[in-house]
Amino acid sequence: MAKNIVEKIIDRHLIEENEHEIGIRIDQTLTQDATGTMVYLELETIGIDKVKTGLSVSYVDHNTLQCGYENADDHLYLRTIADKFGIIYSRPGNGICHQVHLERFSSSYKTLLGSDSHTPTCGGVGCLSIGAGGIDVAAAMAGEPFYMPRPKTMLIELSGKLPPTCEAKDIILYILSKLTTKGNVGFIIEYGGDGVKTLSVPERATICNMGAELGVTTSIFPSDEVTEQFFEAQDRDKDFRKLTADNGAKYDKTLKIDLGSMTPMVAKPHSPDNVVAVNDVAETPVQQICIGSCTNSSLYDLTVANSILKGEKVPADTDLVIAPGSRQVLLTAEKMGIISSLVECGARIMEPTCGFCIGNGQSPQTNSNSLRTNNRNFFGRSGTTSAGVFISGVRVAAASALKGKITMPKAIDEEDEEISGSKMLVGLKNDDSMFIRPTGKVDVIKGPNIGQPPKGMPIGDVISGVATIKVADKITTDDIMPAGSRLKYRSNIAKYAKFVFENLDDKFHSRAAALRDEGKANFIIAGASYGQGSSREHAAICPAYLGVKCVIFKSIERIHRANLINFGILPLTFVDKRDYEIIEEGDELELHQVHRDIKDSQFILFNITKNRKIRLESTFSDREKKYLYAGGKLHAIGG
Ligand code: MIC
Ligand code: SF4
Repeated sequence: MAKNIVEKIIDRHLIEENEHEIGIRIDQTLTQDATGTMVYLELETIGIDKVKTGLSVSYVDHNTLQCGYENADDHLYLRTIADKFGIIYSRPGNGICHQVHLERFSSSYKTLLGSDSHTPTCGGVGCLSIGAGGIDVAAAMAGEPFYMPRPKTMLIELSGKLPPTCEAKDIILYILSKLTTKGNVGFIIEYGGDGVKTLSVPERATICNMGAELGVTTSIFPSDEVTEQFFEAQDRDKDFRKLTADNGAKYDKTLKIDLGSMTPMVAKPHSPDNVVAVNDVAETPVQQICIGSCTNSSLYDLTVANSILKGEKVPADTDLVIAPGSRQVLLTAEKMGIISSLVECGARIMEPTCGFCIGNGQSPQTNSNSLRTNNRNFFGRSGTTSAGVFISGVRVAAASALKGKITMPKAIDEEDEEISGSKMLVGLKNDDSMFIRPTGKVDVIKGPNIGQPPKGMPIGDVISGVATIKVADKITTDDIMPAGSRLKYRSNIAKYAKFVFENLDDKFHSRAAALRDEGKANFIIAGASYGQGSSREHAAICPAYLGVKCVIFKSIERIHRANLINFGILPLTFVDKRDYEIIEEGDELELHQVHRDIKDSQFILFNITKNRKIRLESTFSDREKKYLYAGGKLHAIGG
């Protein structure tokens, strides 16, 4: 039978399958520091000697500002625990996990699970790379399969070639304008068609990276001659395997895109799917431009930026920030003279980390606009709630930096030696000395900010409490669990829990904690697409710590649903979405016979305050039921 790429990789890795889900073997894992400390604390609780995966890498790229001792202590713990478990440690300064993994470890035909939602970046080389909650990644390192519903596949067929004013980012922004951030749960996107060969691996990676914003499980490109050339440039020929879909392979959906018809795009505040053509917002003043993040920080991206900026000066009222994606990019760009040229132009060069993307530095001015090449412009994520963040590709960002307004880019000469060379990664400067290989001889060190993963409580048969908060559609994990200046508390749940829903309702924490202490359950009532964005399991762990027992929504995103179940919180959907209107904040709510209802997938919610019954539903696999009954995955798998 003709197979598509996704089916080929899944077949090769399938361990089990039942009516609800499949379990696949994971070849590689990655973690980053902001989710990683919890992952390794969980792995310690699970209690294994060495990881069972072929390759596991622990990156430090999110929390590198080190204001206070917390981040440095986390780094020390991550380095020492990696040594114990047989994990490669990528030191701070080595680069952003997705960019570095793509360069140094990605491999076609393999599976990669990462505790970060942009793990699909490695789909650019034909690797099935999936983002997940930390405990799912810990379990994979302990040798457990990764479970998901059998994915549906969507073919995005690319034809033609991009015009010289456009780049890969415009393709994915266009796709976001069509498919939006909602309603794509359960799909894997496979790219195909003649247009694929016109895109380099870093460009393919940009497109796969922002599949996370669509809410799909992952995105993947074929592995072809372009991929082979990428691996050769990286001195890793052995990691290449050709991988294409068979003729006649089937897909659940197809979308066709003529690359020649693309035009430069921008996502307006506050959602990556709020996409318009640059012309529609041209001349909008922007006080800050940031180029970088795991979406657009390759050597090619920096070379393109430099080709627009070199010899020019950034105006006095505009701030230009550039963060290369990895040490490899930084070293090579420096050798090519690109870094000094950018500095001369007035750019501020940051270390190769997430930085501005996660609001960890570079928060914009009050009431200003910031134009960024990263993937998310959620409300408040930049650290300035009054600022509007726009998202674009590098061409638009660089052209706009010279004018201080959103500007249509000029055509780039793709034949130019420097541009085409950077696209093909000619003259890469490779230096793996910032990876520390495990020896098994180092003592594990934990500073005072590093706590324990909280113990969950088995789900009760009656859940009785209050609708502590009611939120709207498209609530992101940044809304639930802010990052930025709060990131440094990731290893300290009691402290971090004080900031749950901080930007939406800064009294939530004290209300929820008081109800919990009275023995009442907290309910969260939400609209559609609840839990968009990051894989951060803290958006489940911290609410669980505050006594949240149940989240009721119109619809929910994949990783967040898994995280809630993993930490013993019951995720339930309205059967009739209009019933969302019947519940108000402060209403007293009750679920009875919860254990029976979990088996039957049907629930009745009693709204005592309004004297109404509301029908809810949710189907759980046997594995998920086990986690809920045990009070979370950690208990269920032996921690
Ligand atoms: C993000 O982009 O929001 C993050 C920070 O990389 C997260 C992970 C996290 O919250 O630590 C992600 O995308 O999963
Ligand atoms: Fe880092 Fe931003 Fe990428 Fe998340 S999206 S991994 S914060 S660069």
